Amino acid sequence: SRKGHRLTFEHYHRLADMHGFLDYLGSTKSDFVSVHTIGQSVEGRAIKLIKISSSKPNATAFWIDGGIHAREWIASATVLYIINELVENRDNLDKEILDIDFYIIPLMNPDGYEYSHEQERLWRKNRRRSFGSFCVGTDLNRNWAYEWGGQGAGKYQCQEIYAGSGPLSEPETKSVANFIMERNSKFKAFVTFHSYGQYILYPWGHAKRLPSDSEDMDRVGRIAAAAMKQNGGATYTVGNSAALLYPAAGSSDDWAKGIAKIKYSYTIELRDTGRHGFILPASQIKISGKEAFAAIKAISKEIQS
Ligand code: ING
Ligand code: ZN
Repeated sequence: SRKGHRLTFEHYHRLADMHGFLDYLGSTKSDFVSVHTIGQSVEGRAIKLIKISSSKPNATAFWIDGGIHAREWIASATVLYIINELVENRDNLDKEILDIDFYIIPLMNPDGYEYSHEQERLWRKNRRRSFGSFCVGTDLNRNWAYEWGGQGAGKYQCQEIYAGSGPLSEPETKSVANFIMERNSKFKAFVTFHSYGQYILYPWGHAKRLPSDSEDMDRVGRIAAAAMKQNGGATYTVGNSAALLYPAAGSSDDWAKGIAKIKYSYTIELRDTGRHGFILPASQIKISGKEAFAAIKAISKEIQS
């Protein structure tokens, strides 16, 4: 197409358009953007990561991902909006943001996402098949290697919250864990986008217990929620995930906090609060993106100061 890629923020796009957008940025902005395939899904699709570099040695790093759950389409669309702001609107950004290396995966579960477009709109898990079960899929947000298999994690493949055959048994989680562990000392923030409910959640998820520095995550979470309110109007509730929602062992934010030792680790549950739920109209992509980008900027400033 005329602009070199097909991505818009007018509707939800398939994997090919998302990858086309990332590759386009990687080739047109190669001075500070690079695109890496960090692994393959169960069905062999590429898991693509975009690095938006500060071009400074020893820069603070910020992890962002979306689309770990197939049906939460707004999560990937929102992350793509953030990428577009960081790359195409770079002139508008403050120094605190420019000084950070961003590592971003807009779609962690490409197989489930494509399946949710083609077969079953409310599919959640990946597309793992195993001998001995007619059911398909592991919940990629129960598969991480911190308190794996604890409260709120399913033992049986037919469950929506099936934790998998072992910690990091899935290529989608394992490739991300490997990538982060190779450079985890740089990361100061980890944000994983889900939907829905309008929450900013922090660990632990495996039990109603708090990390010793939870006040720091709570404080920065509240600053992020205030920025979201100001930039889009939605009210986000901040708190511990097990207390506000339910216990869920094996989530990625628990792993980021407990194993990768990333201090500011959050799950953000995007719009809405239930009117549309997972089927959020595409007309809300821009406002969701604007809100979420405000949160990312607010957190970036806090980790830099
Ligand atoms: N919600 C998250 C889930 O995986 C969550 C909530 C995240 C709970 C992190 C505990 C820890 O169930 C959605 N919508 O997926
Ligand atoms: Zn989710």
